[in-house]
Amino acid sequence: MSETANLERKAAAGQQFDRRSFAIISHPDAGKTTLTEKLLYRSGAIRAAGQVRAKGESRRTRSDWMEIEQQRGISVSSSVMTYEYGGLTFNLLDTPGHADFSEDTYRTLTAVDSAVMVIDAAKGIEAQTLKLFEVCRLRDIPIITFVNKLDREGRDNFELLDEIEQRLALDVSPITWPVGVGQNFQGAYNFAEKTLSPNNGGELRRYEGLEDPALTEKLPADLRERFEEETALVQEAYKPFDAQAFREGHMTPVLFGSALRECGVDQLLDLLRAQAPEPRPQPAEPRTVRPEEKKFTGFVFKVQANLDPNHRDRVAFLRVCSGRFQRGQKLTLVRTGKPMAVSNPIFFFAQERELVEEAFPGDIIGIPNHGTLRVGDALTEGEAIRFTGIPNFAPEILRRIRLDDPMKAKQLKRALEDLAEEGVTQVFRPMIGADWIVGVVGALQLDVLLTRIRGEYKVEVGYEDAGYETARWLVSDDKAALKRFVEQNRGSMGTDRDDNPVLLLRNRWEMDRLERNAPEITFSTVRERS
Ligand SMILES: Nc1nc2c(ncn2[C@@H]2O[C@H](COP(=O)(O)OP(=O)(O)OP(=O)(O)O)[C@@H](O)[C@H]2O)c(=O)[nH]1
Ligand SMILES: [Mg+2]
Repeated sequence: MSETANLERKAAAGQQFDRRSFAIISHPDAGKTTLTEKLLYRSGAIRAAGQVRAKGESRRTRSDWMEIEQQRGISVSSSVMTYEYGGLTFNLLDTPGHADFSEDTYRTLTAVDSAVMVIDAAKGIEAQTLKLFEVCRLRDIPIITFVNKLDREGRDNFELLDEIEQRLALDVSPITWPVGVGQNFQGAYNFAEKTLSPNNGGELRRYEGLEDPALTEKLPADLRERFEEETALVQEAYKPFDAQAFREGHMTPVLFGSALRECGVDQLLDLLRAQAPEPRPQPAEPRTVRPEEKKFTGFVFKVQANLDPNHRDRVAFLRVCSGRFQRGQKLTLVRTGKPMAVSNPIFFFAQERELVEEAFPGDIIGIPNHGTLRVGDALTEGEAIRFTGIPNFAPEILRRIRLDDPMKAKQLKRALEDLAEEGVTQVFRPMIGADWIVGVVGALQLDVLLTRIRGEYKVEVGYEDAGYETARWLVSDDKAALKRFVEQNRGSMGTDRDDNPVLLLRNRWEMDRLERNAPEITFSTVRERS
């Protein structure tokens, strides 16, 4: 082998596993976006940290970049940010917490190898935390827990740990422990490293150990005593961190801190550096794809319209699963079987875009396109592979779109198709009539849809009651039976964007009746993207 080829091979092998992709998940408002911003800042990826509820001239966060997110101070869509730390490249995905946007969050979880679960110290495990945790467990995604908002009076820490252990059926292993509480909170102390992450955003401070008097000197006597008792108990009552148990999803390491005060953030960066798992094998049909395979494969888990308001393009977010991606390389879009050359892929370095020359397993790249790439699409060097587990959920709320200016029908179609691809909403066309029906899981999605159609597509629209309460996808191996059913129920039939038959119904009772009378047809509440 020639010297250069050898060097290249070594470089490729070395680079192949230095990517770490993780998502930040939690119930709304626990502090994901704030933590994201501080991780970017403390890793050196950005020069100043912004705020979620920025007023006036103050800086906004990188991940809540949409206007509607900034106005409301909530995340409505996942965003990808890349930073480098300790010789590794991290892809961080900040997800929305609100249940109405959970489809977006679930899809994002297909693209990561681990997750940071943020818990508000005053609230503990909340409904949405539990749901997201269950999705992580289904996919065997290891979880790091960050107990946030320690700068405020919260619940008892042992009670919190018990709650995590019991409700999530996980072993917990505290990596750090808070020194002081509420007003007297000094920072988080790392047992193994013997470092304190102070509650004022300062650098990590090193101590002799728990007995070092300097550690607790600022605490009133009663709190000092409490700290000594608690840390003794922690070391006795909880298992030490076990990397294998963590990777297998039986144990979660726990950090304490305050994202707002930048306390515990460096400790999280270090823990991720040491423990965030490498790119995992990806479930697919007909076979699982392993990251060390030579040939390139990847799949689209998210599409974002109007990422850049100046360019009316869509960006498809692709997770690299195996091999090496090179700019301009000829790839096959498996859904159509057609070749595709990706000439201008981008990395999202803390929201500065950078042209991608090459990418490796675990990387997330953005591919600008005009609608060619869709969620669930696989790109390969020719092999027909389908990555599995990317769901669509049956909508719970259905509305008819009212278009105020009929001249804008084309723009409306474009807007609905773009936003449906993103997963902001689903769109259906009834077989009889020319209306657009939009379906969402939660009411907040309707607000987002309206704001974005008006803002990004300049079309005035409203909602009307569609008279439907529920929708189901119809699936059957018996094509004749399916066709017969569709014919007999034309008045209640519609199609989704891919022309799949969907039953739109006024009430659940009627749904049950139809379902009972058509045993050869499956009435599905979920449709996997293919
Ligand atoms: N006191 C205190 N407030 C915090 C801390 N971290 C975040 N916050 C505040 O909590 C609120 C919610 O924070 P976000 O970062 O937007 O929470 P989120 O989890 O991204 O929320 P969604 O994306 O809407 O689910 C904001 O007002 C933050 O300033 C913290 O450590 N201490
Ligand atoms: Mg957020």
